[in-house]
Amino acid sequence: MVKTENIEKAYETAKARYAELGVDTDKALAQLKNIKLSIHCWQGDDIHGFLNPNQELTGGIGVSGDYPGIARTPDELTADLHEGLSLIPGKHKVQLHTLYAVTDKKKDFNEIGPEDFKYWVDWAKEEQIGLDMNPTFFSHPKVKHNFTLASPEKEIRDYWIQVGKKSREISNYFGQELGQKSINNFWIPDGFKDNPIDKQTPRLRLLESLDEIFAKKYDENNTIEAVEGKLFGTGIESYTVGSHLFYNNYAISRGKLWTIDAGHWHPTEDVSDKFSAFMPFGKGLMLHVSRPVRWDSDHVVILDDALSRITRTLVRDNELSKTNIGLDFFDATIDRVAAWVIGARATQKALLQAMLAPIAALKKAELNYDFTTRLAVTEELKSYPFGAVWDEFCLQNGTPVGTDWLENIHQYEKDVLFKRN
Ligand code: RNT
Ligand code: ZN
Repeated sequence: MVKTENIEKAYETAKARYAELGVDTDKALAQLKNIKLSIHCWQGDDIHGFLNPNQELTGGIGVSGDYPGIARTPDELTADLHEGLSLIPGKHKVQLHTLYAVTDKKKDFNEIGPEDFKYWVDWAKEEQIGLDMNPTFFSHPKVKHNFTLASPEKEIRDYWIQVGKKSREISNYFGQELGQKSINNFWIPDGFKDNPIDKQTPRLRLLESLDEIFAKKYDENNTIEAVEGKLFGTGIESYTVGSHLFYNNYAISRGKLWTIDAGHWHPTEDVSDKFSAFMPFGKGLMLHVSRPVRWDSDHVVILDDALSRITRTLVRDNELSKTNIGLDFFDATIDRVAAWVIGARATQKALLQAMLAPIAALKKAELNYDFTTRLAVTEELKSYPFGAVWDEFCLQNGTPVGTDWLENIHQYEKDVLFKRN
C-alpha cells in the first residue's frame, strides 16, 4: 500500500519544483478533474453485445484472447464498468453501441429505440455519469458484402438508414435524461477487399444516406453526431468508402464532429497534427484513443509518445473544450476491467503531463525564434516529478494510488470474474 504521507510529501516537493518553472500544479489538478473521458463499454465483452451475442464480429475489426470473466449480461457488464470506473479518478462517460440494447423482446437493430436503453440510463443516473452512443453497422446479416449505408441495394441502405435514425433518438434520450450532451459516433465498415472500378458512386450513396439520417433536427445540447473514417479494415484493404477526407469534408459541410481514431491512419502518421488543421473550420472533434501496433490492432492505450503528442496538442492549442476524448481498444488477453483502468489512467496521465508545462513561456520562446529553449525545456520536463502530481490526483479523487488498484482487480477476479465460467 502506498502511504498517504509519502504521497503528500512527494507532492509538496513536486509542486515547488514546477513552481520554479512558473507552473501551478494545483491548477493542473483542477483542470484535469474537469475532463471526462468516454469509456467504451465494448472492452468488457469483446464487442458481443446483447442483441445477437452469438453472431461473429464483422466489419474488419477483431478481438483476440480468452481471459476468463467476460461479461455476458447487462448486469455483469455494468458491474464490471462500475468496478473499472471506481479505479479511474474523476467522473466520466460511457459509450454504448446499438448492440448493447437491453430488451426481453426479440428485436432487430432497426427496431431498437430509446425504450431499449432505459436500463443504461437508470444505471448512468445511479453512477452519475453521461452516456455516448454509436449506431452498430456490423455483426449483422444485413451487412452485405461489407456494405451498409453505401450498399448498391436500396433495401440494404434503407435498413441501415433506419438504424442510424434510431440511434439519434437514443442519443437524444441520453442527453435529455442525463443532462449532458451525448455524442453519437458513426462508423461504417463499407469497402472493398480489392481494387474497385468505381470509387465515386459508393461515396455518393454514403453521402445521401447520411444526409437522410441527419435530416431531422435535434437540440445539439442533447445530441450531436460525429463521423469516423478509416484507412482500411481487415478484408477491406483496398478501398474504404468512409475515408478520412470524405468525413473531414462531411463534418465541415454539415456541422458535425469529426472523429479521429488513433489507429485508423498510416502507422507513421501523427494524428495530433490534424487537430489544428481541422479546428479553424470545424465544430469540434471526437477522439478514439487507441494504440495501433503495426496496424489498427486496438491494443490497450499506454503512456507512449503517440498518446503524449495527442494530449500535448490538445492542451497547448487550447482544444480541450471542443474535443471529446473517447477510448477505443479491445484486448481479451488481459483482465478486461484492468484494460479499461490502464487505458483510462494512461490517458489522464498524458493529459496531466501536458498541462504541467510553462506553455506561455514556451510559446513566447518560439515567437522569438528561440528554438534552443523550446527543445531544452521540453526535454527537461520529461524527467520532472510529474508522477508525484499524478499520485496526488488519485489521492484527491479517492482512487487507489500507484499499483494499489491492482489489488482491487485481484479481489474482483476472486469474488466475481473467475466465478463466471
Ligand atoms: C472500427 C472503429 C469503431 C469501432 C467501435 C467498436 O475500426 O474504430 O470505432 O472500434 O465502433
Ligand atoms: Zn474507433
